[in-house]
Amino acid sequence: MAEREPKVGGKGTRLAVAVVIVLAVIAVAGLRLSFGSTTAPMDKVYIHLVVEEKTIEVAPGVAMPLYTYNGSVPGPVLRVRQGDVVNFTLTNRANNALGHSLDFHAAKVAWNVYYRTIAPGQTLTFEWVAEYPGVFMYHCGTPPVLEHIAKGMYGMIVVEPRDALPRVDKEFFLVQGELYDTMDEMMNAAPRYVVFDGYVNKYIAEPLEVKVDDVVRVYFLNAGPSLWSAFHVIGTVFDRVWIDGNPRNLQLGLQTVSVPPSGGVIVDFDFAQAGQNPFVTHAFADASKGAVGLFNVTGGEAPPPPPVGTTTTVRIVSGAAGKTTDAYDPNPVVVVIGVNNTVVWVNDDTLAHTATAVNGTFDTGLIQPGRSATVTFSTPGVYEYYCLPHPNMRGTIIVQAAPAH
Ligand SMILES: [Cu+2]
Repeated sequence: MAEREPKVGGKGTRLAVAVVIVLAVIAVAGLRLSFGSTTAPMDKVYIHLVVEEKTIEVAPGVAMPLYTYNGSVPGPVLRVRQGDVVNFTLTNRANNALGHSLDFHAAKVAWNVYYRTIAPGQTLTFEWVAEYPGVFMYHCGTPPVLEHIAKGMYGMIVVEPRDALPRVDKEFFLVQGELYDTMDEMMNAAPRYVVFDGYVNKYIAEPLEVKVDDVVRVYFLNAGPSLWSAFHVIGTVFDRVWIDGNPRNLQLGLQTVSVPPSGGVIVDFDFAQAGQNPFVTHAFADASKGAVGLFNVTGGEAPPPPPVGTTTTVRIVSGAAGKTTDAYDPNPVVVVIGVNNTVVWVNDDTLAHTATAVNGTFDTGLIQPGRSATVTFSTPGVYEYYCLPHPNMRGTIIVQAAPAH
């Protein structure tokens, strides 16, 4: 039985660093997957995760007390091969307050033995065989499970199939989850935020970079704990979809894929034109709470000329001073097609507000109740803005790249 080093080690890391490391691991692993499986079965893979209870920033200026694996939400993306023996160790740090556990959806084992809760300061090691290929959830199963998942104790484990999937140009790994302030919100499945990879609108600030005609593969997991995801990429169609990531579950030509809480999927697609294409859960009440990201598509021929000279209206809603990403309507993202188009902010509230760019590129000044202000956008890009007197109010204008004339 050959033994290999773990793909992801057990050191606690800060969120940003963890993401970079995980993506780096993925980049290397992705190449191997693309060229097919050459592995003898029954390799042993060592994985060590450390539970850390900590406060993490989940939106600009908003931090929440969460429970983590290895210090990040979600926990690291784990990657093994079908047939591997997974030697897994869980450590619950001594300075944590609560007991925790870990449940691998990819395993067939006795729940009460393998997934038992360990107290702070304890370590648990067990082995299981990754018999089923796919995109699986791992999570804390300690009661109340609802709370431990809502607080961030989840991640994705990919079991690569023995017979590799078709080769692709780019791979991404996305985990949808919900964030709550209270147990009441959890019980009502009414989250404050719905996010990809633990942060509100994370991939608007950091778009995923692809090229025209790249075959793009997304490994997607919906960690829940309670809402369905309607995963959708705007401006393309999923050419191939493998439900739960199992090569035998192939579906073709889907617009949106339904992913239940704890479900996984692999989707392949491409983009025909350069531009910017959001990805969302098409359950738009959830998307408006932070589950929007962007693909930035470059190369290829320029798209057809967009309409010019249009005006887009954004309303500052009643009671906006107490709101966040829902203070502006539509929210939180408005896409403007082409440059030299105008956005008009109309103030429907009883207080004066502004729309002020985070990067300083525009500022409407105070818009009095019942009045409006206009900004014309001459440069493509993503413009995050807020209200100067009420910086909790936040919105985003996306100006799509203009074609060459
Ligand atoms: Cu837990």
